[in-house]
Amino acid sequence: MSNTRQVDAVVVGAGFGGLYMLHRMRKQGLTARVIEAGDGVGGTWYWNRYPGARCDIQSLEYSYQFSNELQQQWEWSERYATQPEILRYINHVADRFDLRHDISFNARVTSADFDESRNRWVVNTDTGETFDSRFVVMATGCLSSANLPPIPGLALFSGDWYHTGRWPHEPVNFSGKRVAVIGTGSSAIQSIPLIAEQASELVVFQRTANYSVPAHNQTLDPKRVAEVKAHYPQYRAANRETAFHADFGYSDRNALDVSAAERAAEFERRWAHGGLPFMASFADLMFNPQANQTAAEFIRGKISSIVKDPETARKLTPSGLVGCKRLCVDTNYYATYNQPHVSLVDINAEPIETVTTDGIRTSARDYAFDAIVFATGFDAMTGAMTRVAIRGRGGRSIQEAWKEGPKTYLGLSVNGFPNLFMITGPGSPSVLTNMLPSIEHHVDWIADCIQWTDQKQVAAIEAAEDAQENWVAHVNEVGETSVYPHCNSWYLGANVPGKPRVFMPYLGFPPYAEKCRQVVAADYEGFIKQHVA
Ligand code: N01
Repeated sequence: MSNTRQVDAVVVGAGFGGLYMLHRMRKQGLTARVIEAGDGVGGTWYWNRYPGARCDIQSLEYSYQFSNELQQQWEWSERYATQPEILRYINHVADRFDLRHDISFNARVTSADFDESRNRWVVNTDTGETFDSRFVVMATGCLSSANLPPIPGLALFSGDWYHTGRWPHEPVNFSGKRVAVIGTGSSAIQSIPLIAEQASELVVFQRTANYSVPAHNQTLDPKRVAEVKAHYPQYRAANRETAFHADFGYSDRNALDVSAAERAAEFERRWAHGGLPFMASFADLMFNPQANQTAAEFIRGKISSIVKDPETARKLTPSGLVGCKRLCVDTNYYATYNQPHVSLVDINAEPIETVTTDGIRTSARDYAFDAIVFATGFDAMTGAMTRVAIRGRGGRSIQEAWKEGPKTYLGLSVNGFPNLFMITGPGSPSVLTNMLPSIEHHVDWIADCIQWTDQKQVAAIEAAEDAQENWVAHVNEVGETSVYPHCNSWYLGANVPGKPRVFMPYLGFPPYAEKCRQVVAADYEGFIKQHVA
């Protein structure tokens, strides 16, 4: 093992999670190495450079809070930050806290094997580096493993093709081009209006119509910024007490307890305000399908009032519950279909058969394209973990451990994989919350846990099997109280053929944070601790 570097921890990924994990570890005097596949920091915001990429959580909240100086000094320009602005911010953080020299860029972890005799991980990368490490932290993100559908013929296509989650670094110019977009999720809904501004012809291939609400993005009002900054810690603390860990202006009224006129007025007010707070119009929207239908009906009405061609409006109108698949937030999405060079193909009625040299063939006809954009999402929550050869006790792989779906304790640890932690793993609130503060919560929990193992002479710590089983059952029970399990979303793995159908995130940040606190207070209850011999 002469070329092997000894470290306290290997952290996989240099996005928001990995960077803060490195910072915390350094402050604790630990040696850590971050392995990052890209040539820069940023994670999601490094890879997703497609036109219109923007966060739909307010910039004042979608930012770190671990450093008060940082949150006071950084100036966001818009209510919802663009991808380039977020990438500037994360680069600023990397420089400000001098993080880069502990990061291996352009390197991918290929395997991680737990050596039971020494309670250490042996981690290999595709650049030939090997690390011998006490801990591994997977900061690989929930939406990072691109889902490229196996549509035949792609290799034959003579034009250019892109995946929104793997967008080139150099600008892509669609001017005068005939462009296809496959998919109508958040990435498609953000990019379609901008691609339409350039393309000579744009055809969108839709499998499932999606609900979207307008962003009403705007430059940040300095008065609002000053107000938040005057009480930033209190603002963050108040958001921590909310289900989605975000400032959505939650109502405590139920939709079905008010008159139809009151409901309509509230939906109208939220529509005019813009963004995800629409779903907080009433307390029961995510829990009572009948209440949910009132919001769904409101958006359906908006679609038919915006889209002029009745047949296109019909195709764009979803029939299911709203928010069950993640709600999209847009700027001019539905109105884009009023432009004569933009059209919509329902692939249920007209399935895609193959990509051809010149474009796409459906069951009905051949379409000619110069470029195809796959806005087909991700192998969410588990893909980034299962694409690495992680082998725990007895050489058991993570793929084997998760063959019926992801099993974790608190979304932080997996039985059989000691000293390996996940940041915002399946079974934690993660994607149902504002990711940034949820990432910070996990990093702090993991860093404190490592410190505790040092103080208590614990050589290895891992989820106990019964605690894990109980947690998985609890995550599902809580999920079942909501409308989430009742549609085919990536929350359930339903977007990837063959993936087990399991509701992966935990619904409700405050009870989750309380559970994490109780586990610590009870000396990491539910974890197996192996003491130093
Ligand atoms: O991916 P998606 P995304 N043939 O999975 C379709 C976050 N995000 O990249 O619905 C044809 O939502 C698929 O159809 P269906 C956010 O959490 C945030 O857009 O599965 N179509 C769907 O329409 C978001 O939810 C922001 O039937 C196929 C689309 O492709 C998450 O990332 C911005 C297909 C994929 O939609 C993922 O968003 C962007 C196939 N074989 C993303 N396979 C903001 O902050 C899939 N599709 C604003």
